[in-house]
Amino acid sequence: MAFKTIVVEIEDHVSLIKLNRPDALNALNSELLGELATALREAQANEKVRVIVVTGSEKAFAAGADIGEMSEKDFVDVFLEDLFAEDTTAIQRCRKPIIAAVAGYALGGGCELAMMCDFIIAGDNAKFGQPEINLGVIAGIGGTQRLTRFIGKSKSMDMHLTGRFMDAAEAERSGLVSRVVPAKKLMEETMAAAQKIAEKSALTTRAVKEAVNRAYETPMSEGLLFERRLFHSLFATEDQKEGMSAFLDKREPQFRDK
Ligand code: CO8
Repeated sequence: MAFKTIVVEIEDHVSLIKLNRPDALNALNSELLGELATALREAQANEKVRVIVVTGSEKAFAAGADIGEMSEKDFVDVFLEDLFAEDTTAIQRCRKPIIAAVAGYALGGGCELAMMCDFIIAGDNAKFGQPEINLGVIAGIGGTQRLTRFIGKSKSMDMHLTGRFMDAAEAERSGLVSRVVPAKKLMEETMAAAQKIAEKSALTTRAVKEAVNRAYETPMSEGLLFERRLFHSLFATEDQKEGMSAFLDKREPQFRDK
């Protein structure tokens, strides 16, 4: 499908989704979020795609929800349309691994979008923030919940209450991003990580996503049980036999998603 606000390229089992509203620093409007949701559904359905990468430009991953589009809405509008709820749920429903490759600004909804992905690789010029407070609102697509779980209450409060930006080094130190790389190497490093994941069994990448995400939804005892049962269930797969035999035979495994 042809998109207007994103560019999608599929190569070597990776769907690379680039947010593409350069004049607005990739501000997230309804059209962009709708197209992103469609692209993710297509990636989920496409057997060739094993990993998804979401990225922006060198200057901005996304500078937030589109303020121009939101500014004239009133309570009834946003409540009845349940602004952004449907499309952001599509992101969370995707079962394939999603990496956010963040360079430049990831602010407001942009930071929230990056946090909806499975992990974030940041360029050393990345800047994260939840500056909604300066607009007389608060985060609305997960910022107060995800950022708090990811970096803790004190830092999350600081970010949401002051609206300050966090640089890449602080984001890594705080556990918001998994690694920081030179901005010029961001896509090379991210695609290398994506390729590494693409080589794994699709059964195990889905199991990892389900198990890690459970950590945010359940008490520890339930999460541990869920993980153990998933672990047990993988012994019903050919890929478990292949993975363990390959190790013992000192060769690379050939996973077949079976
Ligand atoms: N929305 C719309 N347009 C934007 C946005 C935005 N969020 N951010 C930047 N732009 C536009 C600017 O208006 C400007 O357009 P133009 O050239 O036509 O004037 C263009 O992008 C370039 O921006 P700047 O000239 O401002 O570039 P600077 O390099 O000077 O500054 C900043 C970059 C610091 C990123 C600055 O643009 C900025 O502060 N942007 C706004 C950041 C912000 O407040 N983000 C939060 C938005 S609210 C939000 O995300 C809520 C999410 C939850 C929604 C939940 C619904 C249920």
